[in-house]
Amino acid sequence: MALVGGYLAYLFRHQLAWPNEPVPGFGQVGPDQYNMFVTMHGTIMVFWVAMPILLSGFGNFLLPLMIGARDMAFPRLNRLSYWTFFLSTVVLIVSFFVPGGAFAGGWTIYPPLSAEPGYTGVVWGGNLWILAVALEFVSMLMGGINFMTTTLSLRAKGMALFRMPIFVWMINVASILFMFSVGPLIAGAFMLLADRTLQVGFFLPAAGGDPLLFQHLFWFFGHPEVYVLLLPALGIIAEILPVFSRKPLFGYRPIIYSTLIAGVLSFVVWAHHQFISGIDPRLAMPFSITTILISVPFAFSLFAYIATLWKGSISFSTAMLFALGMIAEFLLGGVTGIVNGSTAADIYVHDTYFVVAHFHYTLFPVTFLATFAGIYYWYPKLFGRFLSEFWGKVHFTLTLIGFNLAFLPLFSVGIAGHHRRIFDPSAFEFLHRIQHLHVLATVGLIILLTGQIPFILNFFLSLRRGRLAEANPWQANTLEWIAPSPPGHRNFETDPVVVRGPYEYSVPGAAKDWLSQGEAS
Ligand code: HEM
Ligand SMILES: [Cu+2]
Repeated sequence: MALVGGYLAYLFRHQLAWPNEPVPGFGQVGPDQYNMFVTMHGTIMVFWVAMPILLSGFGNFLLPLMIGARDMAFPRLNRLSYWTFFLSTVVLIVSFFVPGGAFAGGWTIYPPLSAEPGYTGVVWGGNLWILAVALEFVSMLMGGINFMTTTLSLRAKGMALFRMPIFVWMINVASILFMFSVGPLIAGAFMLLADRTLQVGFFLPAAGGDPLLFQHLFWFFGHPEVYVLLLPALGIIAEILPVFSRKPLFGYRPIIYSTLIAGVLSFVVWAHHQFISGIDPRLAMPFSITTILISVPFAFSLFAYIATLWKGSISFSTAMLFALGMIAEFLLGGVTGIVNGSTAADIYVHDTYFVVAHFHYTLFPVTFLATFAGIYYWYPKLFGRFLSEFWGKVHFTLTLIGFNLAFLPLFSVGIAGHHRRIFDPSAFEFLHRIQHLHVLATVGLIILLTGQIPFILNFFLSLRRGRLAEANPWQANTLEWIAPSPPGHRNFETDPVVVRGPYEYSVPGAAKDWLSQGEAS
């Protein structure tokens, strides 16, 4: 699905750089198609790439291993969750091929555009979008229940809650956030479906409904959702930094507490997406304040990560490079978020390319840089072989150059007043002088996409040809490294017993610079 999302980005980025010229390998992109591609790109990247990889993929593999469990608490529920997800993917793909095509009203499916099929000409595409997302949510909810039950009931002997690796904490907090936030959106989606099919008019002004209500329902879910994606990524980084700087994670407990605080705050910031929706300024202000407040715990965590590096003996493996890249790029995303969170500034940049640049500087590091860091780090555990470090570094370099070239110019494009979701920028006289930035961004995307070829080849070729990896090749402490590489059917050969915290590196007086968290019983 990541390739589909990336391919869609290629189609519309080509149109943005060279308006109305045929896209090599595809042909002419029309305005309706443009809207469809942007909508489905956003939908796919958030719901079908970021969530399933970060939560389900890494979570299902690592969580039981890290807490010393033999499997998830409900393996059958897991299988049901997997097949429900598969079905949701089929429904989404099918929606491209029904008459009228896939949904084209933006990934936030705002009414009134989405509530009245006549406005977009997309009838079935919209209904299938709602069905697909509903199925995907059901699948993720089943996964979340499984993560939480497994963590609470299957921890190895000695694995106290405050001895769990940060990644395990993050997956659990993310699951809780998802569970608490998803209800209003599911309600909103059903109301929307009722509007579309039965003309009920919850969100249609002509029928006495209120489109703004949907924005509240959507963003009450939407903001916690960005943390559902962010937290597992931060968890991955927290596992990698100490190993490649041979130092304990700085501020283990404070990171957990600040994550919990941020989790609670994430439920009271949603209206920062609605500053220009006619919201009363007396209401906008408190949301501005909570938004700026929520940056404090995250800033703390990032500082703690950087402090972990301080005076460490750092080795720049590919996993470490991606982890450092993630922190650096995400910082830029976070800092520009403060601009969007301040009402006064947001009124100007809202719905411009500045926002597009901002959220890609958060979501790209979270979705891809953290994922790549995790893949380079845990590949030896998964497959018993190493990925090539040389090609890994080529991959890292091209990814970082491509990504920054694709999105840094968009900040300027946005500040110049360029709105997002515009099919043909050349139609606007005042945008002509920044057209070259669109070209630059598209060249960036092409470098970014090309840069994935070494990764894909490396991934598949190393399955057979990679250097063989022993059980604990990075000399890391957490329990997954006690299990054989790859772990057998029941994970561990004998049940591990946990004797210390997860990050005891370079303990003064110890014989070696790492002390495994567990000992075989
Ligand atoms: C592969 C590199 C990517 C490129 C080049 C790219 C490019 C873009 C561009 C140019 C837009 C705005 C189009 C417009 O407003 O007309 C956009 C929208 C969007 N992108 Fe990306 N993107 C990429 C990756 C991602 C990732 C990783 C995510 C999330 C995990 C993501 C989520 C979104 C969302 C949610 C939208 C808004 C869609 C909408 O307006 O309805 N993108 N992307
Ligand atoms: Cu938000």
